[in-house]
Amino acid sequence: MGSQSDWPTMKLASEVLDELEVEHEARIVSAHRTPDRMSAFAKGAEGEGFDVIIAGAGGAAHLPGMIAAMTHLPVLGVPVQSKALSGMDSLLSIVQMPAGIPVGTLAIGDAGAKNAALMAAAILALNDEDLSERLQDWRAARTGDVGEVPVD
Ligand code: RP5
Repeated sequence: MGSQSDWPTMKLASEVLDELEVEHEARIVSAHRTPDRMSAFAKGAEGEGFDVIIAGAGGAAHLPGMIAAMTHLPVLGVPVQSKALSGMDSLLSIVQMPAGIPVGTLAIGDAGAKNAALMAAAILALNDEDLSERLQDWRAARTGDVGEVPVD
């Protein structure tokens, strides 16, 4: 993520990954404030053993796109909800990538963070039957949580 201030949102992705028992790390890597750290991370991610990157940022959210420019690992972008423009700035900064440099862009805010984790897990599950089962169980449990009638 681009900042400590993104953590309340990105923590939700981390929690879903914990629930699915997907090994992961959370790091602060800013495209603007720590560009050298971002570059080193993006270029070294595959060598460090990462398979998928979830990049969350808000405002002028260049982090996902810049990381995608420097790795061929799948990059999922989470537009963090900004105070000034409610995350529309984040969304548009992340989603409008030029052809050839893809970022899989999720929804603004909490839903995007959770879904990024589920999408990352689904990618990893293509080559991991146990994870595929855990993911299907997780999804089935959420379906089971939906009541048929509203309660007061
Ligand atoms: C972006 O700027 C970060 O991803 C964050 O969402 C936003 C604001 O960062 P802070 O000023 O709170 O550190 O780079």
